[in-house]
Amino acid sequence: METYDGAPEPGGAPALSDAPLPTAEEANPEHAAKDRPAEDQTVTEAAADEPVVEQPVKLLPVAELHLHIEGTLEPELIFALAERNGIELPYADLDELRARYEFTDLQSFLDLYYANMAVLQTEQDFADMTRAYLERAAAAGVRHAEIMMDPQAHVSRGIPLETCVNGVASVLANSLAEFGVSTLLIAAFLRDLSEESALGVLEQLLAMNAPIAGIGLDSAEVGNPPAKFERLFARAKEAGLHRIAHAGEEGPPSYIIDALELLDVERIDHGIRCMEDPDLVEHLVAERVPLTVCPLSNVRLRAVDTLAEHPLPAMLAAGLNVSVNSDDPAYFGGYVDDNFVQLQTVLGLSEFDRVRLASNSIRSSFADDERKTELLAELGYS
Ligand code: ES4
Ligand code: ZN
Repeated sequence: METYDGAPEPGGAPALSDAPLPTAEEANPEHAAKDRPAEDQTVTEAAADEPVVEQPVKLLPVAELHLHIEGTLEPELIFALAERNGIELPYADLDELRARYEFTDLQSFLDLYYANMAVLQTEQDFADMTRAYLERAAAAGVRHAEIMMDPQAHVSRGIPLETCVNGVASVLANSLAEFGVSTLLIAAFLRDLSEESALGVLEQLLAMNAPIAGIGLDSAEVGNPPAKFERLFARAKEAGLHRIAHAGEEGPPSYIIDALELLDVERIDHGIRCMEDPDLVEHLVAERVPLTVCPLSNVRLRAVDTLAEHPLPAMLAAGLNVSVNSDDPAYFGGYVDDNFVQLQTVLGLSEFDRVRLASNSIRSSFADDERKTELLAELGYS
């Protein structure tokens, strides 16, 4: 297959975990068209009174590492599931629901996110939501996805654990054949609930042999530090599970340090506030700790004022192992491809940086080495 000129290690696969970042010569702007996973997008870039300039944006094969499946519930699907399940929504129509998508902070989003989950009642509902995400993700260039779900948010409203897990997992089991997307499932725990609650659900998941690859930690960050969940993460490690945690989204840099030291996490979700602590940045760079950054999410939840002020370019320049992810795409204005398009148009992110973000995502995933090698080869590393 066609690859970037001067691919990093001619004749051999790149090292998968500690691989150095590509040098400028290693990234060739001519991405092989035939290897693109889906149709390229066109960006429309123009101020109100200027002629429209169409710029082609190349879809790169990426791994999506930070995605809440419940955050993929699009307004149309919320209404369709409500109708199917005879649930009365507190919104008269789509416009009234969409009018609620003006968030002031993380909590203002979480309130709507949890409320809308009421429409998820049956295994079929969870399966339909998952299938809709995979279809859209495949069109965005996603070739591997590590998907979080929030079991406690369903169990707490009377939905059996088996219903939500089996509904999502039944679709993930065929995702590669059906959508060309390899997938892993991650059970995320709500940090505003007790550790006892999380431990109880984790034990149930283990007892039912749920097909989970790891655990995560999400929901309201400030006031719920990593130290609250040391036993949960120790139990997950003992059970052979991968471990990730949201940290440094709204919470301080010390939460990132604590997630690494106390919870022994392998990746940090968000992590943008690390930029306030130069010693921490140095450590994250030295250890190549993956940070799963979600630019559109950060803007919508007011973690940053505008995309133009997002720290991603500075994070790349610092040598951090960052990737681009969509978080809750139905709520934050777009999927992975939308994030890349906006990064290119608003921040002027170069093709070199976009390739680096894509290779970071693949290398930082929990996919097996064979899958990583395959996806890196699609990106031009052979
Ligand atoms: C989340 Cl953006 C974000 N942060 C923390 N927890 C979450 N759960 C779903 N989306
Ligand atoms: Zn998240």
